[in-house]
Amino acid sequence: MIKYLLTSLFVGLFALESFAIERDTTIHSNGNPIITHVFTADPAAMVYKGKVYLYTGHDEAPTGHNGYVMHNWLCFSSDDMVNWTEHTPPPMDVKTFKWAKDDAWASQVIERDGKFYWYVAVEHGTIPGKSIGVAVSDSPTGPFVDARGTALVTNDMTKAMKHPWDDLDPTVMIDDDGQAYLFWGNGICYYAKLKKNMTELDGPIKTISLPHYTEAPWIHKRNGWYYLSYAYEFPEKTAYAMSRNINGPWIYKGIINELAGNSNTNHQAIIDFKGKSYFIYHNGALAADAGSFHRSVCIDYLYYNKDGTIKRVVMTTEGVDEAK
Ligand code: FUB
Repeated sequence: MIKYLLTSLFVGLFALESFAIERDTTIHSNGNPIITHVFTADPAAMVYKGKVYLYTGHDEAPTGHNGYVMHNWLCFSSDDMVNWTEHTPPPMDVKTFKWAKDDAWASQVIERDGKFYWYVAVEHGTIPGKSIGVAVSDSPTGPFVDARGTALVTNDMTKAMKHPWDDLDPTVMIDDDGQAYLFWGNGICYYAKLKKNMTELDGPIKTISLPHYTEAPWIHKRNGWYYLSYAYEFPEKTAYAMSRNINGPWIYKGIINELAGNSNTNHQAIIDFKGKSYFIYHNGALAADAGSFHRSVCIDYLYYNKDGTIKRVVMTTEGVDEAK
């Protein structure tokens, strides 16, 4: 009997332990928002070896709380944009950056030479204001470690805006010639070259003037055009500009997404996957109240015109079909 009880206890403890370290939960999304068991915000997506990796912020404000409470970032992957694997535990926490205080805000991951670089906005611990850090991993799902031990961009490095939260929302791109660029900013869009190591700026920080620019830049390239989409006004719509050169001039092309329901932010990512283009954003659809601080990621199709301009996004309840 004692032997039986001890065996049961051991099996029970083993099951509990397995549950605690359980990885890779599968989610079948049922339209928009695509993830419903947890609040997800500020999406960034990367296509790597036939899969989409979706990195999001994580809204954890108590119900009714009017303000962001965000301490870690989440990661999901999919072969078809509908069936998602949640990589748990969350692959990165704001504590990864010892110099940071809190606020795991918007981020983006990019691959270079088999390493994955995760650029994030966080509140700096000693230099007042938002700052940008970069973590690195050998795998898109982590574990990630601080790549520098210090911030890549701090508020005292940028002077174009007086408010201390102008250094947020990083977006990265590696151009066809191998040169990498970092864009970011609230109130103004900053950009700078990155060294090949992806962890140091390579030259001066420049600014781009865009109509009604608020934040959330996303840089992508397609058929020889550079696209710079961004949050427009506040509450936010999404607008974009196009250029033949990453250094501009940028030609403003208009709004691509309207206000996202029940959220004053919109925060887009744009990717191509298996022959289709996708607009990934967040809204406040799952929130009982304070939707701007309880956001959820949604995915709809993005369509280009023949001349490369972008058609306005239709936000839907149904979302997208399985990509084949
Ligand atoms: O998630 C915090 C902030 O909200 C982000 O930095 C902005 O882009 C907005 O989505």
